[in-house]
Amino acid sequence: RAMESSKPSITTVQQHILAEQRKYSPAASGSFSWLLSGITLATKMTESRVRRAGLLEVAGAAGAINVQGEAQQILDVYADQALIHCLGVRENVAVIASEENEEAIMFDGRSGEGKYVVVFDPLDGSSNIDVNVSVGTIFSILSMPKDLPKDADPREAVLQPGVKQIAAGYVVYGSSTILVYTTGHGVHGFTLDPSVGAYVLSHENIRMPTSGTYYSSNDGYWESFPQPYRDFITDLRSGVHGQSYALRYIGSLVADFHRTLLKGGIFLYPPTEKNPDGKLRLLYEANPIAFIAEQAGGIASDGMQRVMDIQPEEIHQRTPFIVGGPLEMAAFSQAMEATV
Ligand code: AHM
Ligand code: MG
Repeated sequence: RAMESSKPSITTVQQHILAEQRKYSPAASGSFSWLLSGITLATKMTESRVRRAGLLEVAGAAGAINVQGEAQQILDVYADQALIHCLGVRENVAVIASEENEEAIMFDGRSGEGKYVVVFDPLDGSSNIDVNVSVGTIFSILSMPKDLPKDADPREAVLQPGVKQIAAGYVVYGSSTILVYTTGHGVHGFTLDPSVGAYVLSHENIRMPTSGTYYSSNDGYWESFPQPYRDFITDLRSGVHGQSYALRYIGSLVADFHRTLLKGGIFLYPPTEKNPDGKLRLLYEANPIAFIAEQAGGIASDGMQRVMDIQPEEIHQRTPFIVGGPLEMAAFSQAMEATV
């Protein structure tokens, strides 16, 4: 009996993905779970570096300027290389695109084999790394379009609207490390157990609360927010939508969204004078977060339309991004409609 009570009962992310596949696509070959295991391995490599930031020379600038014109941090580069390495050895990955690389990368010499396109932000919120604030990794998985000619520009494979995603997820390297993913059958969270070295199921079937008590946006840009956004936020603060919302803003999308997912409320990155199209990137920030939000009962908008319906034209395209629970998002779209 003593033996029985100590029976191991953890569910790892690997087991969970396999179980989901058996349930929803019994004919699947297992190649998809092999792909996801590459991503989880890369995030574990990155997490071990993040945990040693300050000890290793990982927090400084790497010297290069990335395609967004920002100084690349050493950890950004490491996280990017870890993902490229772990995905590159998986022959079912055809194309990848990353915040850190101007062009999409097509894996050569195996034309026809690759079924998946993976798009990611290897280290989101990296300006926070040297002050011990949470950072994360965001990823989005698409199918390789079947009709794409072999010599086509790999960009073509990447420029798909968010509704075409077959999976999405993120990892927050926070006070603990958590991985959240969806394959279109709900949203599940796994906490990294450092003593086992595995992501262990800790948040099954996450549902976003119908309403919350926080709003999240960079108040420093208030003067340059479009008027309807200011009016809406003023209403949130003053209790028009049921209560006085408090402000929480970390400045790492993954961390700000993770709180919004668990506690409800709303996150807004509106158009600003400096960033008239918003700051966040459609393909590897907004779309994966939108997929997760919708799967958890939330809503994601660019201020005009559903984020996942936008047809992308550029890999690094930006979009205004507003995501939250159903009550706040309904109030937001009413505020936007009132201005048209
Ligand atoms: P990054 O990918 O270069 O780290 O930039 C994206 C980050 C997001 O994590 C966060 O939501 C946003 O930038 C914060 O921007 P701001 O400092 O303008 O509020
Ligand atoms: Mg980033």
